[in-house]
Amino acid sequence: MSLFKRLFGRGIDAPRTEAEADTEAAQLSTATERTRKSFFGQIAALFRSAALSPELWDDIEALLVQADVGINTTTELITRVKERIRREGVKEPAVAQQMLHDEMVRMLQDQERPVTQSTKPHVVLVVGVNGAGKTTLIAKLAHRYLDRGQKVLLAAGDTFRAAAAEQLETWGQRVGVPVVSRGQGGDPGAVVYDAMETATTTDCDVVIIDTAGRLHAKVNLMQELTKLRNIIRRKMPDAPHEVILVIDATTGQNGVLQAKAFAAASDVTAVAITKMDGTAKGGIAFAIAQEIQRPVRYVGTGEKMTDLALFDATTFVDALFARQQ
Ligand SMILES: Nc1nc2c(ncn2[C@@H]2O[C@H](COP(=O)(O)OP(=O)(O)OP(=O)(O)O)[C@@H](O)[C@H]2O)c(=O)[nH]1
Ligand SMILES: [Mg+2]
Repeated sequence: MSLFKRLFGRGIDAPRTEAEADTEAAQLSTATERTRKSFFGQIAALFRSAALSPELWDDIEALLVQADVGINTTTELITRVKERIRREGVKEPAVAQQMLHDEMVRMLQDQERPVTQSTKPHVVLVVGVNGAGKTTLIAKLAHRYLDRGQKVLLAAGDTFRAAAAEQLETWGQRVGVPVVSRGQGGDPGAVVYDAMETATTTDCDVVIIDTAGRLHAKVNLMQELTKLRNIIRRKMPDAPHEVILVIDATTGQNGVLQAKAFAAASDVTAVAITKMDGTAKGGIAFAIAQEIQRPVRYVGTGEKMTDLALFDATTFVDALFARQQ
């Protein structure tokens, strides 16, 4: 099946043409270059050079762990592949590699869910620790929705960090979408309430809410997020329709731990992995899918508003194993 066909129906913000889908696949491929060169290229080379042996599997496991797939997820993948090899009596390393490839795709696909946009406004809450790339992702999403003819409103719910609201306002101007803001020190709940109100009265299609990544030591971040969600629900009982957790790929297994905490405390519906372009640790996508049991929905591929790809399992795994030119 073509990439475009796979992505079709995955939500309003999926690529609309074959050309758009190809561009995003190319972005995803470029962003995984470091991971491919460092670890997955070596795994592919091992499968080409050696016969299947316990030592080969040890080396592959070590490379997967180094790529930040995580120990548990690596063990799970290798166990699945070895079982299939035993069952099917496989001897050829190339066939074993294809099986690993397939199990990796399956692990990611198992979490995939299409996003339906049935009500108006479609409310998206963006959460994650400070510096993960929340505000940048919001700008990218706003650009994406706007480009699809959607009326977008942003809410500056991070009222804690100095200049956070201004940062979102600047992005709003650059992208060309309005921002509801009360500046620093305001009540994030009031910002969210205002935004929900404004979205209804101005007939917005999509509301995207920025949140703080860090609060005063005595205020619990997870409790604050629950409070925000309750305020949204008071205006719209079935919202937020998406809660996107932003994870910085460069933070490795620490990022996975953060994801666990957020997933336990808030109703995270999907994960955006940012800064994939700056790391060789792209294996984090598998740890997220397997250990957090959430779909990876977006990948941040750079700092510009166009540097975003809708995640596709097959494209991602193909890119990791692609032969270097
Ligand atoms: N290379 C690269 N840089 C990114 C990407 N996404 C975000 N960044 C950069 O990461 C830094 C932090 O991004 P922000 O969007 O401000 O992060 P945040 O989560 O909103 O941070 P706080 O508001 O402090 O909680 C910025 O310098 C961004 O340009 C990405 O996909 N690739
Ligand atoms: Mg921010």
